[in-house]
Amino acid sequence: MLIKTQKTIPASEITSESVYRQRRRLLQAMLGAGLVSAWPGRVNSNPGRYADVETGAHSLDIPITDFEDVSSYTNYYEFSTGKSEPKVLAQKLKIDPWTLKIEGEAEKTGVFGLEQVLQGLTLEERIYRFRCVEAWAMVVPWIGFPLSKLLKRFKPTEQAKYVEFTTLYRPSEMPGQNRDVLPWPYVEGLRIDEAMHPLTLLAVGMYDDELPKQNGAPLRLVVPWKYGFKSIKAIVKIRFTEKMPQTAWNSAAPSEYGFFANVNPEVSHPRWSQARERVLGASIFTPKRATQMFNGYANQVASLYTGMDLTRYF
Ligand SMILES: Nc1nc2c(c(=O)[nH]1)N[C@H]1C(S)=C(S)[C@@H](COP(=O)(O)O)O[C@H]1N2
Ligand SMILES: [Mo]
Repeated sequence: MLIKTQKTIPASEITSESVYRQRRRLLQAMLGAGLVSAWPGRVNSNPGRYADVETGAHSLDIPITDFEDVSSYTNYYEFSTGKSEPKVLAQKLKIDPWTLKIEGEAEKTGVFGLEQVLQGLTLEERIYRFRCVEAWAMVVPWIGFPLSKLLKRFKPTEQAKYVEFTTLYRPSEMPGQNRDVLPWPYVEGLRIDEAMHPLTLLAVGMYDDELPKQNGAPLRLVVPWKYGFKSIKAIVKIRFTEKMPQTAWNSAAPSEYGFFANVNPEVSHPRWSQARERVLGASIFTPKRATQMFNGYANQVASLYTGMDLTRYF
């Protein structure tokens, strides 16, 4: 029997990617020719700050998600538990000046200004799948650099077995922090080998431009093979530790959110299955897709977990 695996992609999805690509090519040509002063495109208002960053190949099986969807449907509990509110509420967050504190098991520690942190790091565009634990999937062209490049500068010691990340705590600008929905500040963590993996990115932008505040400006983590909650936003502190960090979601609901949080269709969340996912922005008639092991990055990351029982270490 012939199994039809090639699903028809709705025109809306094809358009979002091709519009982005066309715009980018045109913009690059115009920038090269010195023709651009203001870009009237629908995606972002200007030639983005990062419009000239090199793009990697895009060979994923979901088209690039529309910028509008990625920046309008967000999870950011410091502002709201709703998905559309952070887009509005995050705008009053002050992100300049911004400092990053480095602590713990490393030779160099201290407080650094964001410009200082970014100095000498080459930005790249990385088009990654993103998968929320609530079963929506998207593909985002992030602008950032491998986290490892930054971490190595601080010379982590032999005791550095994990890396802990902390979000800004500023209830005057982050109204959600006045409510007990999570233990504040938001904390996440990675094992050091996960943190050093070349796929793990620190993002400063997306879609050729700076990160929208609701997507975690000015600095956020992107770990493409893990559920979205690992990708912590508005990072102000990185700490190298010997012990596994106590993360915000794990403290709030340990049976639901484990430390590893690898995308895994075979391990259900206690209240829902993770076997299928909805593509953000797709038509409501588009069937959900099968979730891929490690969000499709198994070839690159499965070896990090050799011998581990992934139902126990979820
Ligand atoms: N500080 C902070 N980081 C966070 C969150 C949050 O509430 N606060 N939500 C997480 C969750 S659950 C997801 S799915 C992603 C969402 O990223 P996006 O809004 O850019 O899609 O951010 C993650 N990072
Ligand atoms: Mo999430």
